Amino acid sequence: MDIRKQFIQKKEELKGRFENAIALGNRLNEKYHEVLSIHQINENLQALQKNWESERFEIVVVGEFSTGKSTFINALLQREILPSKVTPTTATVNFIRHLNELSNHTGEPVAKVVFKDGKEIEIPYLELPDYVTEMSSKVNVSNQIHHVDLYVDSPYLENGVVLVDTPGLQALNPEHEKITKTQIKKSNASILLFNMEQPGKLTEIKFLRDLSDSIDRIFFVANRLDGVPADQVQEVKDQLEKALRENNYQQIEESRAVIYPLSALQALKARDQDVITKHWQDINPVTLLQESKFLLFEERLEQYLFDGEKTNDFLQVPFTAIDQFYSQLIAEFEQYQKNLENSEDLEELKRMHKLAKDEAELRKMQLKKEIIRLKNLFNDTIRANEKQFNEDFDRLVDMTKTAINGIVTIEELEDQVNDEMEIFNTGYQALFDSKIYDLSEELNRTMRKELNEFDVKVEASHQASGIHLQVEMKKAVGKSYEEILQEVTKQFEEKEQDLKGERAVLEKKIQLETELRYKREEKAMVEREFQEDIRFQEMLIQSTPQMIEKHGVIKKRRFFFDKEGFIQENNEKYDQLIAQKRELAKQKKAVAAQKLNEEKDLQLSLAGVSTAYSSHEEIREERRDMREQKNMAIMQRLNEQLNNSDQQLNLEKRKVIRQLEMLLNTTKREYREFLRELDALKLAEQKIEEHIKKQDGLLEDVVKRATQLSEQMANSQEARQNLAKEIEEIRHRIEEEKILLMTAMI
Ligand SMILES: Nc1nc2c(ncn2[C@@H]2O[C@H](COP(=O)(O)OP(=O)(O)OP(=O)(O)O)[C@@H](O)[C@H]2O)c(=O)[nH]1
Ligand SMILES: [Mg+2]
Repeated sequence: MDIRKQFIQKKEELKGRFENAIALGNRLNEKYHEVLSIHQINENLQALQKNWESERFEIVVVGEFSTGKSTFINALLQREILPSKVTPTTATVNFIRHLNELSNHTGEPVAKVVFKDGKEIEIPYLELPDYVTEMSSKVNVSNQIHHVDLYVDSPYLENGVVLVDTPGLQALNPEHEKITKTQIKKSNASILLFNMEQPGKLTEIKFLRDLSDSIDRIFFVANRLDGVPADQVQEVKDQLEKALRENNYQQIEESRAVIYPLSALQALKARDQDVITKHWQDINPVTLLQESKFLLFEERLEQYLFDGEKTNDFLQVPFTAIDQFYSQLIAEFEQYQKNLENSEDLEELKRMHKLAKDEAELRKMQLKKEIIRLKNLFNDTIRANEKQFNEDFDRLVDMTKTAINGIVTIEELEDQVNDEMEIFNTGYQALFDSKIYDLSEELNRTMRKELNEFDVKVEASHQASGIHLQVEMKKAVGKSYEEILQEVTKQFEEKEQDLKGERAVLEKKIQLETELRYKREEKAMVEREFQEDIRFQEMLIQSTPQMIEKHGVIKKRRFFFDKEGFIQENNEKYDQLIAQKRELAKQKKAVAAQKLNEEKDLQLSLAGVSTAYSSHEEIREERRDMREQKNMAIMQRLNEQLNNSDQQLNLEKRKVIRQLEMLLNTTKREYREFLRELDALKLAEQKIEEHIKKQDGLLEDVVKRATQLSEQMANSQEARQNLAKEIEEIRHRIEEEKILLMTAMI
């Protein structure tokens, strides 16, 4: 705060000077208002003073959401004034001002909400979260609210300091982005807050793109130091600084590409013990504040705000203004003198000399800024062109890929890849040419606005090299249905043959079995007959006379008398019959024996015939199974072939696309390199250099004029000695004041 105290002291002192000068002006006006127009000069100085006193020191804090912007501001205020949460919180732009800016207040913080439709309402501090955060259930904060002015009683905000809290960059809606950027352009200092725990992302640097004019007033702070292990802090800091130096969006002077690592939360906790944090409950606040490294940056900021270049300019304003005021007074009096004495226009010369000197200084400053701005503008144009090229190129590539992916057969692929490449190459050449033409147009359009004589023609000095894909495809040897049928048939041939053999065997077996059956029947029949005969014989042999008679083998004779009796006599026929029967029986026995032999033979041959099948049905079933298998085999082969060709097509497509992608990467690079080496661009840069030189020339002219004037002034010294006494005295007095002013200034 020492720096700020010194500043306040200086400001008070300068205020006194203003008042003295105005008092002098008023006195002179009273005395000379009839002959001189001092009144107007006086009023001008008063207006200037008022303006000067109401100067604000605005500090804007920006960054991605949750980087700790609100916490950082709270740490500066030493109190948890703004809501802060783990989730995206701040949804509107908040100006935090000193309560004293309100003409009547009760000492309690007050917030004024300004809606986009112009409506304004005053709300109690406790309702603040409902108007500034994403979580509000009352209003759609980011859509309805333009900004919020929050008035609090904080020493940090004294002397015109205003803090501006903004929503996370990602969440910025166009209107808030506009306010934020305007504010940055107007502000004395801006702070771009990074998250030290995520040093890789750095999307926020993009935001600097159109802030060329303010880049010198932006500080880069990396928050959440507490989350980075001590031995990695330097590394992360280096990494962030390198990213700043080498960023593609905005040229940053090397001495300004500095990162301040700190922990806003530790600082806040150290300064406001009511804040609840997960850690650090027992750490001594002094130690915690030291650990947070917050003071380091805070002091740097204080120094910048209250002892920096801009502040020095600010503190210079009264000197210059009063000096000018005195000069104007003197001029008035000298004019008066001149009128009186008709003397040389010395003061006019002096004034012109001073003007010329001032102009030279101003031009020098402007020139420095302009160089950076022009270069940025120039680079932006080229980058935009490259971006556009890349986008269009990607579209072209996508179209080609889609075409290749849409191909359905390998023959078509082979045929069409080169065709597609030809279409692609033509498109690419056209794109190349048209982008180069655009670049020429765009450069001339943007740069000519700045430099009248800017006129370059960008020409492609070479043809786009085009892309040639060598597509070689191994065709899968596809087989026809007949070939497959033949192969599969062959595969099943042996089995089929086997089955045929089995069938023949089975037939033989069945035949033998039938024969055997017949044989058995014949044998049985013969045996039955034989048995019959045997029985008959036995029957005959054992038969009773009645039986014998019955069968007529015995003759019946009636004896004499009436007595009935029988005479047995041998019946020839009977004997013959017996003999015949015996013979027959013998034969039959022989036949039966033969049949038995035949049966045995048959049985023997049957035993030699062996097959796994017991019926035709079984064989048929087996054959049906085999056919099914065969059909399945054919189907499988056909399917395999189909899959193979599908797979091959996809494989080839992938190969082609991979090849294409490899080539395309080179192609994009080609355009980039082409841009870098473009003669016309060098020419354009040369134009900028020329422009700068010309400006330098103008500057020299101005300096020369100033020198000449000062010589003329010296020549007019003599005339000056004839000035009237009274005027001389007054002038003297004013001069004295001026001298005092000058000494104070040093
Ligand atoms: N560990 C740690 N946490 C911090 C630090 N600074 C802020 N936080 C925490 O990070 C979260 C987000 O902090 P905020 O201050 O709301 O961040 P913000 O940038 O304002 O967020 P938005 O308003 O949403 O864009 C809160 O939980 C804070 O407590 C810090 O230095 N260290
Ligand atoms: Mg916030």
